[in-house]
Amino acid sequence: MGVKRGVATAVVLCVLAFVSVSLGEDPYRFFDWNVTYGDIYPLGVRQQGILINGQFPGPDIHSVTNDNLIINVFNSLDQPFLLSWNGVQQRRNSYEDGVFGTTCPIPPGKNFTYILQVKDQIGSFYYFPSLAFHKAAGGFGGIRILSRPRIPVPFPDPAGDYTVLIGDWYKANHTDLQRQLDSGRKLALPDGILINGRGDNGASFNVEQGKTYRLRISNVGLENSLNFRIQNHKMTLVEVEGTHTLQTTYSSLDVHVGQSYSVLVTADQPPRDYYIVVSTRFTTTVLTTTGILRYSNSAGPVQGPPPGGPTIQIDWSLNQARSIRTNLTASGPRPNPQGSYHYGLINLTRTIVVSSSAGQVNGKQRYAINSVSYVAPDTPLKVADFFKIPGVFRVGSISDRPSGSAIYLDTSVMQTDYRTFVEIVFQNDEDIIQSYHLDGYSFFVVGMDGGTWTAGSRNEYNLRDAVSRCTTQVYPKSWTAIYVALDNITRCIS
Ligand SMILES: *[C@@H]1O[C@H](CO)[C@@H](O)[C@H](O)[C@H]1NC(C)=O
Ligand SMILES: *[C@@H]1O[C@H](CO)[C@@H](O)[C@H](O)[C@H]1NC(C)=O
Ligand SMILES: *[C@@H]1O[C@H](CO)[C@@H](O)[C@H](O)[C@H]1NC(C)=O
Ligand SMILES: *[C@@H]1O[C@H](CO)[C@@H](O)[C@H](O)[C@H]1NC(C)=O
Ligand SMILES: *[C@@H]1O[C@H](CO)[C@@H](O)[C@H](O)[C@H]1NC(C)=O
Ligand SMILES: CC(=O)N[C@H]1CO[C@H](CO)[C@@H](O)[C@@H]1O
Repeated sequence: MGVKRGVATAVVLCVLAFVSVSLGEDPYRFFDWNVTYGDIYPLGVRQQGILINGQFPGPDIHSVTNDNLIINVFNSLDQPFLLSWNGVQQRRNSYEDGVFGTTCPIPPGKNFTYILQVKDQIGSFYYFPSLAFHKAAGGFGGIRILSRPRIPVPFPDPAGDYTVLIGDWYKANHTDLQRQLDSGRKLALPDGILINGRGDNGASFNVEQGKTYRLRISNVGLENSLNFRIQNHKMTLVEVEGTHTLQTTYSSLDVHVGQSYSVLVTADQPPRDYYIVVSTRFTTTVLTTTGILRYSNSAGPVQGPPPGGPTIQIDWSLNQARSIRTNLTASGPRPNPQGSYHYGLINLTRTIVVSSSAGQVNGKQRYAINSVSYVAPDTPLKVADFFKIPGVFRVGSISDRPSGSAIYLDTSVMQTDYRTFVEIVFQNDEDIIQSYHLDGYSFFVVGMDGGTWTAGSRNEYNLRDAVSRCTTQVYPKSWTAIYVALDNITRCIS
């Protein structure tokens, strides 16, 4: 799923097989979506946006654990289009996953019906277009999976529940951005930050004094980590990508590309309007945008300067990340790797180390993992595997350790064994932050720190209450380690 710097690089970890869809008795929800181009003006200038049923951002998907989601997508663009469902585990059939490794793009003028089941899942996620920088033009929206009615949720029902999609934004269109990389240039600093598709003070959220609201914040942008904060209000973190967390209070929260967080905010201040602020992290020029938290009995507009936040400090972010832990006594679907609810007691089968790099290949700006910059084959990997089509990919076309060699192009596929319990170390020797997502899986983020990972780094792992999530950041000149049970088939990292 395309979040690694938003560029078309991916390593595909594959234990390939095909599953037919078999749906149980769980409820169905039907969606008909028409994907079109349309004018949008998020930063005040006209741009060609990608709309879903005329909306930018696209409509939210509301669902309950185990629901079947039947989403018929009509591609009215003039280019092939694919939607990917960030964080949906696709435990029945990863063919519906919507990245180019698994699924055929929807041709222009055609439709395709995604059949998903949010099996044993809860939480906050989002969907986005996974091809051709379409994400830079829109086509994204929120996904929420509520607990089933009889399952207790570890906090009172909020008075309101808001999707908050934040992300960096360019005035250049998606074809222009692609052209920039193809001409050998890296992307410049974005032109702004959007909140729910709006620029400065364009997005507002209504609250009633004394009540508590849930905000589901996702970073749908291309490459910038963002800090989120609300003037004079604290946020209580309650959920991260499907895990109920220890309910810790923060005055601001770092949200890295591809990540989703739920916070509770109580309208406990004098009634007026307050700034919601989103600003870039780890950039020398800090981009900031604001939205409005509006009390229903507001006595007046926002006052004073928008509150500042952390800018280039990495330690601040690392400490916050380490403070985010699972509430082990909260109810909800609990990951049960290898039939043990204790991920820290399971013996590892294998360690994979992946290292990111950037460079030019044939005059084009490209990004690589273990020196391989992924090239999508004409035939999706799953289809090639199912029909045993030779020559599409080679298993072992990427090493499971960094080699240090120059970047080269390949359709990288690494083999792992079904049902193994694997440690993956993301090593980032670059001076920009990385974000990794594992399609169709949640993993335990057991550790992260500065420098180069060694076997001794395991001494600082959290083997007790790390969060299980689907997207993790890797700080500049740092490493992040995850544990994952490979209990299903054909997944992709990006
Ligand atoms: C999608 O929208 C376009 C533009 O409004 C329209 O021409 C087309 O008929 C719509 N397609 C469907 C399937 O609704
Ligand atoms: C395309 O849409 C039509 C009309 O809704 C539907 O009958 C058909 O099954 C869809 N085709 C695919 C491949 O999803
Ligand atoms: C953890 O969840 C339990 C059960 O819902 C709740 O009572 C408790 O307050 C939570 N603890 C923290 C620290 O969030
Ligand atoms: C994208 O922008 C360029 C100018 O920067 C323009 O030539 C091109 O037509 C635009 N493409 C689309 C699809 O709007
Ligand atoms: C893990 O490995 C150790 C040493 O080889 C062994 O004693 C232990 O039983 C294993 N634990 C599990 C849960 O398999
Ligand atoms: C837990 C789960 O849903 N596992 C699925 C993974 O893939 C196999 C096919 O190889 C399915 O049969 C399982 O249902």
